[in-house]
Amino acid sequence: MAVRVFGLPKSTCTSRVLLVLEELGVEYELVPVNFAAGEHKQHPYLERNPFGQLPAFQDGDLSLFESRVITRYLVRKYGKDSGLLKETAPEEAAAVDQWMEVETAQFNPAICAIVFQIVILPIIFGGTTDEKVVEAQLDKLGKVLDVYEARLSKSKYLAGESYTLADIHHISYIHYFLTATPHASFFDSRPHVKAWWEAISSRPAIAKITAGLSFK
Ligand code: GS8
Repeated sequence: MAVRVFGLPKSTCTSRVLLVLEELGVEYELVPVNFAAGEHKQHPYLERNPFGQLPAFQDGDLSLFESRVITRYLVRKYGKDSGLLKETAPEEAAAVDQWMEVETAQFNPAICAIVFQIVILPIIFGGTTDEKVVEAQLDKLGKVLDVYEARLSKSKYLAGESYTLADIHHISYIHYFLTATPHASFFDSRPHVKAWWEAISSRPAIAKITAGLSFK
């Protein structure tokens, strides 16, 4: 039976998982969750993800939540030879781990807050963008991207010369940031970051999933 992902194509965390499934060529079923009706906050969805968030995941008897944990599982189970975690050499695997952690701890909090304020809050919740929050988080994101610019001037991808899970984990939020906020210059003005984005966003597995990342 195909693995099942419970979520929505427009959800950044759901699409993080879908990107990896597409990259590995693993057959899957996307089971839609009725977000507007609050299905993710109710039984039985809460048994799949007790935090009431998208996505959740099932592979046979294994049930998982947390998108970045699901992606790692997928690579270990279905993509041992993919090189996406570089687990054949501890030093290389550590570089992948390091940049995955940077995405989670440094990059995601800033870009997630900006995309929430500019895209999700007004469109989904009918709220008003708090420009002060946007400004503060843009400042943080700029500092993180300066570190990326320095790193990517030395290697084509974050964890070295090949594409890894560390790169994939960034795609969903950058896609929203570039297509739905007026701040694309944050990426365009940093030539190595820009070249990295062009390399990772032009992979064939990407287009199908990023096409679903829209609130329009
Ligand atoms: C975050 C999940 C999340 O925030 C992960 O899986 O990576 N660390 C978790 N999901 C959002 C949708 S993001 O696309 C969500 O479900 N938000 C609704 C809520 O928090 O109530």
